[in-house]
Amino acid sequence: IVGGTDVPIDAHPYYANFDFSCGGTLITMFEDGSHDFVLTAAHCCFGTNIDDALVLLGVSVIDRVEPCSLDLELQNFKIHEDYDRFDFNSTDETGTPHDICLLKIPNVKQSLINQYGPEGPETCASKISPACLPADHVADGSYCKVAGYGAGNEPSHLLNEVGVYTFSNEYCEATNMISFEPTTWETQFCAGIPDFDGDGQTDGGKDSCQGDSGGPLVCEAFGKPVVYGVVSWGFGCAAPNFPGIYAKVSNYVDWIFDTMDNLQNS
Ligand code: 4AZ
Repeated sequence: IVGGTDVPIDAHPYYANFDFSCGGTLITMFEDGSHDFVLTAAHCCFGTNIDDALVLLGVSVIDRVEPCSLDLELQNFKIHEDYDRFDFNSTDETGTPHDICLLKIPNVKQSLINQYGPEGPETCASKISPACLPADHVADGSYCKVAGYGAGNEPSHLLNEVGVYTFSNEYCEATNMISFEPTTWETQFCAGIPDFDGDGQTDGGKDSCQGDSGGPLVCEAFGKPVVYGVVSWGFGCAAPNFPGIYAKVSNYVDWIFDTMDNLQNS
């Protein structure tokens, strides 16, 4: 996170760290003991070894054990079928659509009870609780927050957040000076700082960055956090005229439900 401020995990209790190199968003906390799920980016799941990958919940300081922190073993994961890994590493202008991956973890409530006793889930509710999935994409120009431990953080081991505004596809194309396939815009969106200083470019200085990938872009709706974006990519970080690019979660809600169903039993 570039240009952000450090915050306790209570500011983003759905924030998950995936194997120390990526972010994620806790999207379920099932009451019936079934597996829970974390949303992250497809490019975070490449090279993942199920046997030694960890998902951390409830931590404000990345390398520390804290009251309510959970170190959970990754049990399975699913990269979106249409994600094209080559796209991510290429320099063409198609973008990287479908940069979405779902992580299967042990039941979070039961893990809190096992580690912190019967009161665990209630005691820890302010530090571990899921974000809502969106019904539709958020309106252009909405003020939202991105959280992560990625590059640019001060101090680097503390969770940081930064406020950004969602951009229309047209505005994003004009600023990034690229043109995406129309279908790409159904699957991703830009967010950054508008041209407040009036120099004809979107303002720099605030952005997600390397290491924030997979983490949440969250906007409040009806007083609740809704995860509208997954940190995906960008041309550098926080440069004027180059807003960050996010996977558009509203496009994937059906996929998320289907994939959770499939992963429950595998
Ligand atoms: C990255 O390399 C990355 N400014 C993530 C986000 C952004 C740029 C790069 C957005 O993971």
